[in-house]
Amino acid sequence: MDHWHNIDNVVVVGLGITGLSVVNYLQKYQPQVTVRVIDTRETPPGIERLDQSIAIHTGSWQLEWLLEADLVVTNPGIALATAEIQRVLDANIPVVGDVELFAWHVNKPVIAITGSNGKSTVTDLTGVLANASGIKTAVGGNIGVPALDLLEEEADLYVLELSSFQLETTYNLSLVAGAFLNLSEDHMDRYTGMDGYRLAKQRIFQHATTGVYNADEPVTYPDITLENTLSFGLRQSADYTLANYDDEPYLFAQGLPILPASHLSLVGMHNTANVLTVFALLDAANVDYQDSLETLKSYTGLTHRCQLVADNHGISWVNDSKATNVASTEAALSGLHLNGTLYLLVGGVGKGADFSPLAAHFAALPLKLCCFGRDGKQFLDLHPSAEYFDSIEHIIQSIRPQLKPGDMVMLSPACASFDQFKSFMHRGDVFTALAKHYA
Ligand code: UMA
Ligand code: ADP
Repeated sequence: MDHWHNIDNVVVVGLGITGLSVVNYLQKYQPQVTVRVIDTRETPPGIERLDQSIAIHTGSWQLEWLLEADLVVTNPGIALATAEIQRVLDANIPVVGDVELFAWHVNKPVIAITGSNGKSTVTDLTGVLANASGIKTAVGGNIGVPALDLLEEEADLYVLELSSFQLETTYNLSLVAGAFLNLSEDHMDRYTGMDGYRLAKQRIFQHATTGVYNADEPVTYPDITLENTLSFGLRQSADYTLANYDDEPYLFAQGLPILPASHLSLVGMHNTANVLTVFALLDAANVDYQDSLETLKSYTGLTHRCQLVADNHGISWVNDSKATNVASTEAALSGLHLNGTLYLLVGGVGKGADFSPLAAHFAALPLKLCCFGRDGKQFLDLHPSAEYFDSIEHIIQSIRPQLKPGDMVMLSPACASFDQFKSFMHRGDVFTALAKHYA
C-alpha cells in the first residue's frame, strides 16, 4: 500500500531527535513532499542540525500551516489532546508519529516492547542476545535512537522500545512479537486516568503475531485475540518462569530449563522477569539464543539502572536515576540487603503520582530519606527521617560526614528530572561524579 499517495505537504510538530529523524527521512525517501516544522519552544533542541532549506516556526503554534497539511507528524512529547492537534484531527487531517512512518517503510521483522518499567533493559538485552546469536539487529525507539534513524542500518531484525506516547500515534506497526511488561502509575500529568494509559500500551498488540504478556499482571493480557501468546511470570505459572531444578532456581522457557538464576549478573527479581521476557521475544522471532548464554551471563545492564558506581571503605553508591516512577523505586528497594543505613535520594518532577505506596517500603528499611527538587516535599510525610534539601549536591555535602562502612547512598528518585536536569542521564551523571569525588 502506498501511504504517500496524495501527500504533498507534511508538517512536523516538535523538533528534538524525533523531529530531526522525520525531516531526514522525508528528505531522503519522500523528496517530493514539502516539509515544514513547528516547535512551540523558542529554541528547540536540534535546530542547529536542521537543514537550512526547511521552513521552521518556533515559539508558538502556527495553525495555518497545520491546517494546510496533508499529514501531521508529531513528536511523542506532544499530547494528542493539545487544542491545536485537536483542530487538525477535526479537519480530518491524519496525525501520526515517527513510529508510524517507520511501520510504513520497514520490511524486516520487528520486535517491540512497552510497559511502565523495564522497557530499556528488555529492549537492549533482546538486541544484545539477537546480535550475539548472529542476527544483525538494530535497536531503538524511546531508548534514545529514533526508529527512523535505524533504517540507515542494514538490519535483519529491529527491536523497538515504545512509550505509550509513541503507541498513541502508531496504527500500522506489524510485529513478529510485542511485549507489554507491566503497568504502574506514571505520566498522570498526561493521562486522565490509569485506563487511558493502559489502553495506549495495549496498542502494542494491534498487529502483533505473538503477544508477550506478564502472567502476574492481568492488565497486560492482550485485550484482542492474537495468533499466538506467550506469558512470563514469577508468581503465576507462565510459559517463561522461574522453577526449581537441580536444587536451585532455574529460568525455564516453555518447560525447558535454560540456566540457573544465580548465573545472571543482573540483580533483582525484576531483572529475572526481564530476562524471561527476552527469551519469550527471541523464541517468538525464531532467534536461537542457546549459544549466546555466555553473553547473557556477563550482561550487567544499562547505566543509571540500579548501578553500583562507587564502593569505597564499605560505603556503596548506587545510581538508579532511571527510576522515574514509584514502581521502579519499589523494585530498587525490594530485596535490598543492607549492613548499615540507606541514604535514599528522592524527588524531582512527580508527574502527578501518589507516592504513598513507598511508605511501607521505607518503614521496612534502616533509612535516612533525603528529598530534593520540585516535588521533593511531597515525600516529607512518608518517613520520620525525611529532610528536604534544594539539590543533590547539598544532600551529599550534608550526609558525607555521617557515612559509615555498610551504608549505601542511592539515587532512586521516583520522579522525572526536568526541573533541575536536562535528562535522567544528566541527573545520574551528576550523582555519579559526586559519588566518585566523595568516595
Ligand atoms: N515540546 C514542546 N513543544 C514542542 C515539542 C516538544 O514543548 O513543539 C516538549 C514536550 O512537551 C516534551 C519535550 O519537548 O516534554 C520532548 O521533546 P524532545 O525534543 O525532548 O523529544 P525528542 O528529543 O524527540 O525525544 C523523544 C522522546 N521524548 C519524549 O517522549 C518526551 C524520547 O524519550 C525518545 O528517546 C526519543 O524521542 C526517541 O524516540 C525520552 C522520554 O523521556 C527519553 N520518554 C518518556 C519516558 O521514557 O518516560 C516517554
Ligand atoms: P524503562 O525503559 O521502562 O524506563 P528501564 O529498563 O530503563 O525501564 O528501567 C527503569 C527503572 O525501572 C530502573 O530504575 C530499573 O531498575 C527499574 N526496573 C527495570 N525493570 C523493571 C521491572 N521489570 N519492574 C520494575 N522495575 C523495573
